[in-house]
Amino acid sequence: MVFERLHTDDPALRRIAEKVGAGERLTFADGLALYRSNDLLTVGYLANFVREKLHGNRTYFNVNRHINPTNVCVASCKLCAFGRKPDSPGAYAMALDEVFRKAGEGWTEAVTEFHIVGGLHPHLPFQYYLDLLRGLKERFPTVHLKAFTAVEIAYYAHLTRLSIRQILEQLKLAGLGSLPGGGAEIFAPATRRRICDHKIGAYTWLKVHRIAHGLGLHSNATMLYGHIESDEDRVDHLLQLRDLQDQTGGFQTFIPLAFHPANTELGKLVAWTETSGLMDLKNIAVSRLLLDNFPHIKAYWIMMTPRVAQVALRFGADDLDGTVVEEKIYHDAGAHTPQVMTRQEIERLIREAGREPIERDTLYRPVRRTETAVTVQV
Ligand code: V47
Repeated sequence: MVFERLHTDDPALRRIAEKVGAGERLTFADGLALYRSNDLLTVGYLANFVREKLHGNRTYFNVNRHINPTNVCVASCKLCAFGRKPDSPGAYAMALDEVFRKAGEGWTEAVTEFHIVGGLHPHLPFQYYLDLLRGLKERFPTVHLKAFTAVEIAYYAHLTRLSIRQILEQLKLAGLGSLPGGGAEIFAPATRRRICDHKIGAYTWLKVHRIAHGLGLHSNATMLYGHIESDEDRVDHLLQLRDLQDQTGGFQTFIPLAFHPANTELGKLVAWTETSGLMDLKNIAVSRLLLDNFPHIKAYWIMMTPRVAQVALRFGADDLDGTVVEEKIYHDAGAHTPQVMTRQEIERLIREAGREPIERDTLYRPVRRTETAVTVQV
């Protein structure tokens, strides 16, 4: 037995440790036991075992830039501080030239990814998004375009009356490289209705990713925790993702996202506090253990803080996300983290955790930098 000398006062973890050591799949009940265990160090130790089996010390990050073309959104999700009604103060929609200028602005390091997400704007035509991708590809041909959550894709289908497949095919032709994992929130219908009742449900979110994978596009997945969800909701969410991944194999990375209450309707309902470091680390560890078919677990430093994200590299995470440059969604919701980190700072955090930093592109191919060139190893 791999964990013969495991010291824990939680009998449920002994049983789970045997399974983890034998590479056996964990069940719904195991997931609940992990969430309900007070022995965070053992949960983290088991997750770290899996992480090191998959990646050794390798720890990934990328040099990316976030672009949010519009914050106008018809959805009014209670969890969100970013979206605005079209006539509200602070509402914006960038002209395409503005998007292209922003993409190249204020950063001397060559980015390898643009991460592009925005609100559900009722008046921007679908052509705007096609022109946006085409225009970025023309100007930055080597940069990967990771763009539009499943919620945005489904909204374009609704506006145009095209199918989700047709929307994805057209976006792919225009330069779409992969889908980010946003909009998943929590799949359990009763909880989902209370935090984002105008958003697509789990069925459609999963359908968009299933179709994207069928078209050869990779994607990520997220889960929003630290609000009104139960342990059962979180385990259910993770196992639905695991089921789809069994079928398609198209997910690359899972990113647990901690709810930030400031300036949100949901935050006003209860005197909310931000999630604790313990909850953040537990979500990283439990997701690493349950999502046995996901290659990567990301500790998104913007959301977790660089301090907790660094510790997460010993609790199951193998990725820190990237340089980001200009983050809006979490900063509108009260995040105190910086909006940008340099490559050197990220590498230092990783090295200090005893891990080996690997700059990757969006598809996890290693990136080589010299004084004059950036190349991706294929
Ligand atoms: O979809 C919105 C969440 C997501 C809040 O795929 C909130 O690599 C917490 O998906 N508190 C967008 N969370 C961010 C996202 C993401 C981030 C980094 C990397 C990747 C990737 C994806 O943020 C939204 C929603 O789930 N969100 N408001 C809030 N107040």
